[in-house]
Amino acid sequence: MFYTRLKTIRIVYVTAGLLAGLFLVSCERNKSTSPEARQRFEGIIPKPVSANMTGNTFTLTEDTKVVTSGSVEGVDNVARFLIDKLKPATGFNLEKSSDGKEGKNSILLSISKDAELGAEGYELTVSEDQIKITANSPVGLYWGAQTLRQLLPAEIENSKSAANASWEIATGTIRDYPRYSWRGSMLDVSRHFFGVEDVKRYIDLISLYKMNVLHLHISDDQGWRIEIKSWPNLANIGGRTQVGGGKGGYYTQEDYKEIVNYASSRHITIIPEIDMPGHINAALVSYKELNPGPSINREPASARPNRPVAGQVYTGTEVGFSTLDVRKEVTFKFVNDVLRELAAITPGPYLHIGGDEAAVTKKPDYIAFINRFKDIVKANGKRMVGWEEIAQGDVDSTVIVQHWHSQQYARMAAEKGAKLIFSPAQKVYLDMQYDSTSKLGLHWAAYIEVDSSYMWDPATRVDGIDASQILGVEAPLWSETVVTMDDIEYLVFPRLPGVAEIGWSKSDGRDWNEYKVRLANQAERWDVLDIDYYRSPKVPWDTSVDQQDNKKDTTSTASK
Ligand code: TNX
Repeated sequence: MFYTRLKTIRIVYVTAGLLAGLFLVSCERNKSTSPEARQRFEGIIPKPVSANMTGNTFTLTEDTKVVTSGSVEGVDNVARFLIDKLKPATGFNLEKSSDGKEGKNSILLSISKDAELGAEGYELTVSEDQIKITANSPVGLYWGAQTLRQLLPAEIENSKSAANASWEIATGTIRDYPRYSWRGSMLDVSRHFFGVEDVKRYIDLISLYKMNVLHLHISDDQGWRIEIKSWPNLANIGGRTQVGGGKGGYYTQEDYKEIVNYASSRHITIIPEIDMPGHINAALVSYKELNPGPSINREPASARPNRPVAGQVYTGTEVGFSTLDVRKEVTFKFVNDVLRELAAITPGPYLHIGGDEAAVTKKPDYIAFINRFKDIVKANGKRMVGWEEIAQGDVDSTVIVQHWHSQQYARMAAEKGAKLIFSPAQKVYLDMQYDSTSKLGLHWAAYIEVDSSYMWDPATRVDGIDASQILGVEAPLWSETVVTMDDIEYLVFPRLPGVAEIGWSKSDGRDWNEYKVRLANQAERWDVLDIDYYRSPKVPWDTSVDQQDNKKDTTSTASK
């Protein structure tokens, strides 16, 4: 009797223990989404097409496997990218498997057929024990991987040492694809030179926000920045200085290839720009024979003593004083050689020929130039891109016109059937000051605060342009006042993520008041990435979950 009771008690205890254990296990598996993980899921930039949470948590551990399926080239690279990105902060050396088995605790990358997702879209599904990214192409998987980074705590961006964090991701499904195929930024490496490592960092920063184009402005009055083997003085002499008289520099063709390869591993196309027929002084300094002949009316230096003289080294910031000469055959030998060498080391389909502010080129000469550039670019198997002034030439549907200032030129380009990219100076010139107190930048177009650079739409910016002709957006950073990587970061952040969102996300429902909270939430990521951003008073920076819980004052106006 006594024995039976004891046995019963023991059974009760054991059962209770088992049940409690089971309960704990299931709690662990069904851990509800933390406020922080929820905030990250809702805070992705650019905003996804749809994002629905299911309330639980996936936790990345050292046993999580990255699994690929299918044999499409490039999928493995995305797996590698993800493993490499997650390693420093987590300290985990995640195992990679290509057997396509959807095991527990895995991140599965697989190619699917899903017409709605298009060339670059992806679907990301997070459940308690698995993450699955599917896309039609490796580039879609790559954007899915970038979204995954934003779903993890900001400490994931620590590339130097393991961080103390619980790697939790909210469960749910994100379906996402871009509005425009051209989402870019331009870096002016001519006015001030930036080396390969800086360009790589820039590539990583724009890639985080799913930009896929980097336009490099590699020649201008102040400096020529690319080795051209058939015209060696261009780099050797033309690359010797920069604005303010510093030492300048240039990329060897090997350096350039390294940039192109790095960009391509981040699914970014490099578009090199040789600015012609104006903005060409560095070439005129390098080769005397390129200077215009007597048929070009040049005002005597004495007429405007402070005006730069074409053909002499120039380290100031004035524009529109130099030109090539359309009547000299050597001009076209030069253009042919430069574009041929550049095309050979540029895998992307575009060459940018500049074409802006050719103030001392006569109009008929200018048009003749553009038409010949177009043929030369075509003969090298590329498509011509140029600033909006090229609309005056015979531009057709193969040509891409970059709108920066004049609505008239944008419409002219559209009427001729050209494609357009939008870089309105008053909105997305990243070299414009935020306000009159900004420590860097110019303001000839406008002062551009973060809200203003976000509040515009390419489809309605210029009347009379059919949506089908708009390829996308590009935010240029001219570097007259920009000397260091910190300077770059100060002007680019926090404006660039907004331009990326304009290029990626649909326009209906896009709203500054909603966006500014997501933007503020990115700041802790920028801190970990050591980005020297501008703390705009327009952005409610203190929106972290902790801060909200403590009901702290949310006005922060400090400027870095
Ligand atoms: C205009 S916009 C330029 C550049 C200057 C920039 C400074 C355009 C196509 N040309 O040469 O660097 O303004 O904001």
